[in-house]
Amino acid sequence: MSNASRRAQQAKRRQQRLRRVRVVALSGVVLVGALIAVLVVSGGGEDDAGNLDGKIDIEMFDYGFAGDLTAPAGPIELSATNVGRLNHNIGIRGGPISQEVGAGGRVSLDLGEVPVGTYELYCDVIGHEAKGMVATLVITEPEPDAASDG
Ligand SMILES: [Cu+2]
Repeated sequence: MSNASRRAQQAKRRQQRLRRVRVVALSGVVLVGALIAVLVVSGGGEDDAGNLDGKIDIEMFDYGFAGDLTAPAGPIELSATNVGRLNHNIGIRGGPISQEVGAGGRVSLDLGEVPVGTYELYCDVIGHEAKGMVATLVITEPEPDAASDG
């Protein structure tokens, strides 16, 4: 074999190796990209939709409320868990209010049919609202495909 053809073969082999490295790197990037896309889509979807079944889980702490306080218009039920150390309750301004519950306890509050709008949730244990136990409940238009005539 001549030196020239040996050199040509080596060059070809080098090119093939380079191409392989590029393909591996590219598929890695595609995989990571797909993973991020899946994470973004699933996470974002939940945020946009809110509590589609009308059941809203809320945590009551000293002093505040935590949770996804959004749902489409319709029957709404709050389920509030006291993760604080003090007694708390939860009510909707101008509407019903739950019993007071101690640390670790849970109360449900059926709000009935709630139309589109923003509402105020609060704890009426003396002094708690002033310390931050007030939150905004956002009731949105129902999803078009979830609505039905009748
Ligand atoms: Cu409270």
